Amino acid sequence: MGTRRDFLKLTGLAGTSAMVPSVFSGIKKTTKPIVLSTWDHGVTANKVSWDILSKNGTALDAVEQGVRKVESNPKGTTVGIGGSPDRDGFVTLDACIMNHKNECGSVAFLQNIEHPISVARKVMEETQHVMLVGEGASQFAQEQGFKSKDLLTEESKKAWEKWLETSEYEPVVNIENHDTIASIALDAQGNLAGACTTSGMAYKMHGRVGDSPIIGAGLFVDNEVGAACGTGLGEAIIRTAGSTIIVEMMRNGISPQDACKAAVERIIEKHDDLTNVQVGYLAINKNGEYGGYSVYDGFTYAIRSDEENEYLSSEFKISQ
Ligand code: SD4
Repeated sequence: MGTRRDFLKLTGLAGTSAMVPSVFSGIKKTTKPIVLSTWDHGVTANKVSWDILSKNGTALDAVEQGVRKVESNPKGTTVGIGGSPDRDGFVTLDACIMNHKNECGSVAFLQNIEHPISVARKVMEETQHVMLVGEGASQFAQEQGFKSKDLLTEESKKAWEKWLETSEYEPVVNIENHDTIASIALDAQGNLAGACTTSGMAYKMHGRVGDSPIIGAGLFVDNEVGAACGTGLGEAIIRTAGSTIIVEMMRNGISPQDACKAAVERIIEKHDDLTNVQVGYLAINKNGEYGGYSVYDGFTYAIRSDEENEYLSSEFKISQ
């Protein structure tokens, strides 16, 4: 079992490609505002979010703008433009967003739109629904003024063509420390929000939707308690209602760190075969305590507050 928590002070290093987390342990608590984001691109997202949070902006704006930056990076193969396509060559995107009033919006199986997170926010703010999928989601996005764009880059197309040579589907998480970007934040006013956006598992079945747009699975926020988000094998997160149970555990007084760990243990209990079942969770509570935990080693995240600007390796259950 992994008991280490690794950290790297990011001052002066944010955005470099040579970020390597190293060791830290103990209970983590910091002062609001705070933003917590998954993987190494969480550092990029946090930088944008922090510009908003440090000027008394809302957690909702902070998480949306932070993850948009990652959606726009064509080099990222797991989110937005440049995201790996499904097995038929289509880039299909999943995203959701949730605010401090239990309002939420979500899109799934969305194609040709660079910023699914902002479409999700429009679903939340401009419709009476929570979730739009596929053609309907695209149509809504266009009505809202989002431009259609081909998200398959030369590189992601080449990688897919190479994959077609064997067509063996193996869900792989931990690729170069970036996957789904999920962010949760507590703003200076004491309000929580979260955002989650992904191109999903590379070479998935056409039509497959993961946990990332499912409120309660990839993301959950309850302003009385805290917020949680997940990354990794979406099927495992959905089966165990991952983010919901973390928030409910925090409601019962469990710390974010222990709640993430218990949710990972639930996944382990419910799977006979843990091959490829990598999941990482992050959580934050209203008091500024935060934590992260994963099934296997390799899950990393970034934290930003007045006191902290760090890139951490989460604690984990199983060493690979
Ligand atoms: C999914 N949870 O579609 C996403 C993928 C992911 O790290 O998070 N990978 O299942």
